[in-house]
Amino acid sequence: MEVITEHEKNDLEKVILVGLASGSRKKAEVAESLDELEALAVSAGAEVVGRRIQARSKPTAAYYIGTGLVEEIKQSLVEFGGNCVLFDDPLSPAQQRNLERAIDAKVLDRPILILDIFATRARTAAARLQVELAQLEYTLPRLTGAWVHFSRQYGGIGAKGPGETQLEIDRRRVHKRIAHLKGKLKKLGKQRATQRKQRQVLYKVALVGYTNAGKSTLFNLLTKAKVRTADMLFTTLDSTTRVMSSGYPCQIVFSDTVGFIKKLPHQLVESFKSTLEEVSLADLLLHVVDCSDTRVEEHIRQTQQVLSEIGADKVPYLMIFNKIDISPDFQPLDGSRDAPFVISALRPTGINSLQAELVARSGRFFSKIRRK
Ligand SMILES: Nc1nc2c(ncn2[C@@H]2O[C@H](COP(=O)(O)OP(=O)(O)OP(=O)(O)O)[C@@H](O)[C@H]2O)c(=O)[nH]1
Ligand SMILES: [Mg+2]
Repeated sequence: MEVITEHEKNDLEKVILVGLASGSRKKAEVAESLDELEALAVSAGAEVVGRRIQARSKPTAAYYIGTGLVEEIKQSLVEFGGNCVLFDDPLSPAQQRNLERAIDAKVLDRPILILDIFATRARTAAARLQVELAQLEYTLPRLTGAWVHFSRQYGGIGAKGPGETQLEIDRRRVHKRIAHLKGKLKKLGKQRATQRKQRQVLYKVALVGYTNAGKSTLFNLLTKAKVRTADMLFTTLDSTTRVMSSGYPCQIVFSDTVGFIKKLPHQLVESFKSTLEEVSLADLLLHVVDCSDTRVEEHIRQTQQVLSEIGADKVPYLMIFNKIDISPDFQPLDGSRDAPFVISALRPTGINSLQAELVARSGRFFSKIRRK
């Protein structure tokens, strides 16, 4: 466990969360979304000191929220000792700048927070390159004198990780760096493709799903691997693959992948595409869902959306409802193509029938290959 010292505690960002209930979005829905935003903020090392939800027909062009609320937030920051305002929705570069000027504090949005968490968690060379690329793509339209001035002045969330030094250099150099990173990633992509070709006669199974659903826990159980698992958002950023043969009619390669979340910044999806090829080129997806979460349907929808963004929506899949041990009354929803599996990866339940299905499917795959 990471220990936070008293000194570091004083340096924590103290944030106010802001959400907008507009169009068909009800306040209760926005409140749930802010719960998730709070979990993200805490994972990034911030302390949440307040939250505000505004209902209005649509966002304003200049500040996203109404000017009355801008003023109230400014006062609340003083009252609660806050130093940062975090919006649940993506802000335009102009809105972010206007808000920073009006509130005189750091203003962040959900995408930059997610990018920041990815930056601090990225371990492998590929993950670091991909995060830096996403950060630069996000930063580019915001690279004006005022923005750089603020990021330098406030530091902390939004100014961490591999992209940090790039925030202060000019657009031309950022473009150059982006081209360089893309080149490096292309090379890595080619290496992955070669490795994948060597695995062509293997049955490829990828675990996908919302962050914290239990993908890595199930991966470890199926492959006897020791991938890190934890009760926090985005524990896994890098794909891990393991080839299994004992007990199966042919070799199966399992891949554990990065989790998805609502409003995943499109720059991240774009730059993680090569890692996520493990998913789009799989023979079968195990779509893992935390059935103890109240937002099961929303999580399934969000995951399906990212799957279609990365071109993996045609890959056959099995729905795996996990964590049944803490949600014993859960009834799987109708509408899945194949019968869903209801399991616990932590206190193994329902794993035998899942494995039997994998044996059957990989057997069919293997006999098809032999006939060719
Ligand atoms: N009660 C219960 N907890 C589980 C189960 N499976 C996983 N967990 C817990 O859920 C948390 C998240 O599990 P992970 O396996 O790290 O989830 P993940 O989907 O890989 O998460 P990311 O990598 O962050 O996207 C951990 O604290 C696990 O111990 C389960 O079947 N039952
Ligand atoms: Mg994981």
